[in-house]
Amino acid sequence: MDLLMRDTIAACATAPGAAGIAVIRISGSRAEEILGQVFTPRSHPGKMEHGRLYLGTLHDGPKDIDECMAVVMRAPKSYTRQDVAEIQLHGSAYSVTACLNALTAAGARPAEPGEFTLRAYLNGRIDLSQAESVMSLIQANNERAGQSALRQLNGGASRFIGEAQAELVSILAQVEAAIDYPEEVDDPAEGEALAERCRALSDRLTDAAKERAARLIRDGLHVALLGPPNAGKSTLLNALLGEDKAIVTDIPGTTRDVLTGSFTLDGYSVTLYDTAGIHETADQIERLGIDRTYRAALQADAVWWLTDLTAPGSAELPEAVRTSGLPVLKVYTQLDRLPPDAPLPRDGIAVSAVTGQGLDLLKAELSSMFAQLPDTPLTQQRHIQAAREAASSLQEAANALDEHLSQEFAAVHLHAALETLGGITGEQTDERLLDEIFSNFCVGK
Ligand SMILES: Nc1nc2c(ncn2[C@@H]2O[C@H](COP(=O)(O)OP(=O)(O)O)[C@@H](O)[C@H]2O)c(=O)[nH]1
Ligand SMILES: [Mg+2]
Repeated sequence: MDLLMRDTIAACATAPGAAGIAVIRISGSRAEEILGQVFTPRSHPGKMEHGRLYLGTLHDGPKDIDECMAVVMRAPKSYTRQDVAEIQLHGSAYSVTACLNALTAAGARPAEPGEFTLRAYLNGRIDLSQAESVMSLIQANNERAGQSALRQLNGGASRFIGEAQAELVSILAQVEAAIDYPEEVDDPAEGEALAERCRALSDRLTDAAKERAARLIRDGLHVALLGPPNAGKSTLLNALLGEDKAIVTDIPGTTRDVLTGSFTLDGYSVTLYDTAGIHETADQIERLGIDRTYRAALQADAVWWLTDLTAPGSAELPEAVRTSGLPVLKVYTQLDRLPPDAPLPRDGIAVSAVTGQGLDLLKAELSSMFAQLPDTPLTQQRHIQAAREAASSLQEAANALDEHLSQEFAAVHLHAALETLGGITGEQTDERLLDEIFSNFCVGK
């Protein structure tokens, strides 16, 4: 990993494949000079103006590659805070490859994944948590995930962590004053007040580290459709997705692999798992499918247990699901096949995947799960982990203060908490961590 940023790097910033245009990005002290070697503006000779788009010819030596647009953004007014040049060319595999080859021949090095954003971080334009939010924003596939990444990019997580750090530093200053001047600060009430502040801050961090809420925002809600064969699982999946995804037959045991499909509700993504019907079977392939069903169910956020209203003697909810602690909703299917005045079970929702009756009730059930989600300033797993660690160090500091141990004990835990929080925004990081974070990026970002 190049932390010195001496090379000028280049990469295609748009997704590969034929497209109207592709964008190639160059960053580093030689960006403008390298662009000058491969790009000739059609008119306007001389130095390119900052931030102005020029039409011209892209070429590799004497050979023309494409007609394109190019722009120069000079340091520090650029994404990386270095000199940056961008080329908008036709998005064919041919022109992109030829352009990158020409740039390499002119002295640029192909960029590593995330290297542009790494430079933005190393040059202090964004902190580490903001760099990670760039990645989340690129990957966001629903409104909530996108909005939450944008909040983080605008410094939401950094602000929250900054406030926690300020409080921590203020507590630490008092604890250290007591270490340095024990005769002046020897008030037991003071120790209690400090312990109280440690606990309050610890609670605030624990509160912010809500894993479930963060995961639902990032990945959406996962619901496993479970039930005996022919309950109508595949039909319900197709009805909710509005497409013909799963094979539906009246032959029991049709679904064997776990099938998934997603849709968006209230800005969240919902992923449904259609599974093999659960029953005793001698068919080896079907049994493997049932194993997968259990695995999918136990990884989901909720289970819908489907029962055919017209099939009396319904199957029992399997033990493994009942004891898993997952929320289970009973869904009674094939409502359209009952006479209109037939009594309905009251412990679940009755639906018909064929007429669409009751599907709105299922969606309302999902909406109410989303409505209960707390707002959370931290959505990345790494940040949640760090916040929890810092919260537990703060608890230990509070305990040390409660037990009237020497103030040094509390100070050790407080320093540990401060260091852990610093890791979120990247004040305390090592190269390994940077490697891990940025290697998950795509090339060109
Ligand atoms: N009339 C009616 N038939 C349904 C409904 N849902 C499923 N079926 C039928 O019941 C059979 C089994 O459905 P399927 O979705 O394959 O059940 P699975 O084994 O649980 O996936 C098929 O013949 C479906 O057409 C429904 O709501 N109304
Ligand atoms: Mg099925």
